[in-house]
Amino acid sequence: MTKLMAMMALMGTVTATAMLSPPAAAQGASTAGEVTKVDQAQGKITLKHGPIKNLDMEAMTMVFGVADPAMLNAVKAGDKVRFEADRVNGRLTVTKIQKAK
Ligand SMILES: [Cu+2]
Repeated sequence: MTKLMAMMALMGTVTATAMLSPPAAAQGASTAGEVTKVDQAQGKITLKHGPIKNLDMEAMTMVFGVADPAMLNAVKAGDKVRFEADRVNGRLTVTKIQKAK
């Protein structure tokens, strides 16, 4: 009896531990890309990008809007970058971008 209860307690602990382990977090994951064009006046940037999980997008070259036109000051065509993109008001928008190291 005591032995059985000890085993059940152990199993309970294992289950609780499994439930507490964090889910595989994809949030905040940045995507690798290369700037092919910067359109400062229009607040747009063209990026050749790898797969973007949160947008369910395959690798391609496409135009994005930017959350803040000032972001475009930091990058130029030919730069390798890491960026985050999201759908903002129905528009695909780069929310973060930085030069890849
Ligand atoms: Cu794309």
